[in-house]
Amino acid sequence: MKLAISLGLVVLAALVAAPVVASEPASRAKRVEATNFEFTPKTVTIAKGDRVSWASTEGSHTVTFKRGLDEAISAGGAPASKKFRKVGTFRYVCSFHLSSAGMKGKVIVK
Ligand SMILES: [Cu+2]
Repeated sequence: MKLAISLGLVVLAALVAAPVVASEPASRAKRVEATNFEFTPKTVTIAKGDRVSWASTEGSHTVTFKRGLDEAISAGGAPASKKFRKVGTFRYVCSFHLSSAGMKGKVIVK
């Protein structure tokens, strides 16, 4: 009986602690998923100084801005990431699939 109560307390403690841990780092970084053949979400809105990361969950793609970041990402590989220091709308494309599939996205920095 004592053991059952102890286990119950451990489970309860884990349930109470979990949401606190999960909510901390998410606020300053947005994640975009690349699949065949789109970025999801297609448009992300962030605050100045925030970071966006792109990870492929299907196939190989690029995250290509007119200026700055131009990086290839593949399923299972490392994500690309960029910090936005200026306010504005920044469009990017996947250079592999822009002409064939219109694969592109947008970051709005407020
Ligand atoms: Cu692509």
